[in-house]
Amino acid sequence: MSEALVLSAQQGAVRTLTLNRPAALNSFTTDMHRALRAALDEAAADAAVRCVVITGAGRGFCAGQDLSDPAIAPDLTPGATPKDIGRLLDDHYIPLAKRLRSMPVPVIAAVNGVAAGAGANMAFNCDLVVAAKSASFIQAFSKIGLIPDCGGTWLLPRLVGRARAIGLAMTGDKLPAEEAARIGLIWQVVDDAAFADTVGALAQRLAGMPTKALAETRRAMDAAVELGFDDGLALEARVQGELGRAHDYLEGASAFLQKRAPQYKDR
Ligand code: T3D
Repeated sequence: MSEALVLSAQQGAVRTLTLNRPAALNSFTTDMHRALRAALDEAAADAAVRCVVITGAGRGFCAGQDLSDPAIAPDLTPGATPKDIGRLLDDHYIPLAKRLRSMPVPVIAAVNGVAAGAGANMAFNCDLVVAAKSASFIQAFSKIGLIPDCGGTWLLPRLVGRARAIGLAMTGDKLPAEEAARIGLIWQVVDDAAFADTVGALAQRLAGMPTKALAETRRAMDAAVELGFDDGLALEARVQGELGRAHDYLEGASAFLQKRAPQYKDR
């Protein structure tokens, strides 16, 4: 039997999904897309999961689209109809980006090695990007005549500003993890030797926090980007009102007052 394209492991309330095509730096085939989306849907539906970690097997995180996948590999036969790359985005990359940004639990991208093309932008769709010092990020699209996708054109200017976003996208230069952290593109860079432990501790810590409030934090921040100040304030009041009536706020506030550890359960 062939090995699973996405490995799934549970430790406490943390679900770790490992992209598993190491020989091709975990680049996306149609089958790996399906496997990752199924695994994310499963984690979203499972009340025992309170944090998801996405990482890569072997020396890479994800090299974006597998350029040899028959779905998009160029057919050089004279007169052949060009492959419909737009459809590939509609069918796979758009649903992936939306799935990541609507997960009911926090999602960590644990970038263990190179993240290129849609592999980098998949990571930027996650809530926290933690990279090993030896990892790097490449907007590889310009080198093959494409634009950043999987949310790249939307995310990059918002994360690092227009000048850096355009510079990264046009040059396709490799951005070392330390530089990515310095310019605010990612949350944290960690020495390779401490990478697994640091990601594990962060994931367990997030899993013990009020999950629903964390997911609503992401949702409100993403929505606020499109709103004026007054509407942003109104959104906060509406969401805070809802959270204030939920279990986790009562638990968090009373645990604080009673000087004990809170037990959160909303999701
Ligand atoms: O149709 C569409 O493209 C639409 C979708 C767009 C979304 C996208 O993501 S477009 C961008 C696609 N990705 C790339 O262009 C990146 C291509 N890869 C690279 O530039 C380099 O591999 C890296 C800079 C990421 C890493 O370089 P290096 O020197 O560390 O490794 P390598 O030797 O190039 O790669 C190792 C193996 O992985 C190699 O296979 P081999 O020779 O050992 O059998 C290489 O062919 C394979 N590999 C790496 N990336 C891809 C890939 N195979 C297929 N597709 C890849 N994207």
